[in-house]
Amino acid sequence: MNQNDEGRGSVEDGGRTFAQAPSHGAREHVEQTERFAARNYHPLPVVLSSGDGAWVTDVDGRRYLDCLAGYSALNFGHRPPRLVQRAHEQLDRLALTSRAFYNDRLGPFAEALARLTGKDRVLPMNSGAEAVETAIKVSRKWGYTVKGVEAGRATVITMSGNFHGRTTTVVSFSDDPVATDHYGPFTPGFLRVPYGDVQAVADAIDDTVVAVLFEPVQGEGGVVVPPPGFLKELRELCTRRNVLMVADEIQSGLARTGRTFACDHEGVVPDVYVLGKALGGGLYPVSAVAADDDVLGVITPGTHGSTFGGNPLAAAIGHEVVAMLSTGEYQERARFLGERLETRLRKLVGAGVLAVRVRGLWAGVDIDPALMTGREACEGLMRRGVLAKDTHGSTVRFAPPLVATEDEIDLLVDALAGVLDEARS
Ligand code: IF1
Repeated sequence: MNQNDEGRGSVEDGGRTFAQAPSHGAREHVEQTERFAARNYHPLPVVLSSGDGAWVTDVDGRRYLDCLAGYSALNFGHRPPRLVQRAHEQLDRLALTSRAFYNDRLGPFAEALARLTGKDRVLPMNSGAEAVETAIKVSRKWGYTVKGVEAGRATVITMSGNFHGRTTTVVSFSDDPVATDHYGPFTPGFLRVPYGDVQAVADAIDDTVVAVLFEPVQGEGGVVVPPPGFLKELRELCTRRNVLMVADEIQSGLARTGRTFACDHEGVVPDVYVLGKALGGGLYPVSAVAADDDVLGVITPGTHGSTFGGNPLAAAIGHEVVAMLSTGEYQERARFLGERLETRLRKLVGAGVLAVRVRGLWAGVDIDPALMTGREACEGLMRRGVLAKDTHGSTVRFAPPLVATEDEIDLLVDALAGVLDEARS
């Protein structure tokens, strides 16, 4: 239940306490953040101060079910005990060495992640965008040195509605003006085709194409699942045309969709996995590119790197995350809870919901824009003790930690139903 302190600035309704407005202390945090931090976000008016499992608590003592989970970086919940313990152990030993020297954590992590992905080796980085940039550089270098593409001519095919990060090169192939306006000039060498359209990819491939970069499920796009067979057909096309299939599984991977990787749903193994978010267990930025030697072998000493990439703390946490994923329990939990979520969300279609898309424990819900915006829906959910994030107009994404319970999934849907009922009354 949503525990409130003295009930300040809240109302009771149906036994639940709704936060109406932040306290003075919360408002001070908001004002200080707005005064001194760049305004690159428009956060909900809630100031979080602690987290545990699927729940977070704000500075006023109110609790919220976290249904964003750090955009799937918190697949294992807030402060997962096993990972916090591993992080503390490593923090008390060695956190950073640079790759100028070996450390005793990178090898075990690299081997474990290579085995999880079924690839020969991994290149560790920190943020997701860095891993995407790395995958682009590796694909280009493979194109020139292995495939034989003319120097400086490499192109990468990307998809409409893509989101792969915020660096200048990565936004160069975005079709979202909010992500690209006033950031040019952009990096050349990218084509964009309609998401899910294998024929459009086939038509775009020429001798300069080195890779197809795609999300197996588009998160920012609003949990957009490609047409059945898309992944398998894309795999066959890339093999036939000697083009690298580069799967950005930063958000869709690591059990979120009910499988270790979203590509697993069609039994497809890409040439390159791009990983991040939950690889750091919700504690630390950990990302990586995984591929076989014929691809990652193009990277030779000094030709790519990162100050923090592969540091002992990141490697220790990442290794524990891989161990947690190796049993399949989180993948099964995402499937089980996702089925419950989907069944209940679909009952809201026609009652303020236009469409629902679900893959594992990851849902995109299109709210009727005539009823409210996605932001307004999220503000209503917040008042009911549920945190979620809108995207593109009136879509709300739900991605609770995979450690959520059935009751918490029910609480999520009941809160959304309450918001819709209130708006329709
Ligand atoms: C923001 C979106 C989600 C990603 C995929 C690479 C990255 C991301 C598939 C880059 C990151 C984050 C970034 C964050 C919000 C969030 C997001 F809304 F921006 F699009 F999840 F959908 N590939 N996604 O989803 O990873 O460099 O951030 O570690 O920028 O506001 P990163």
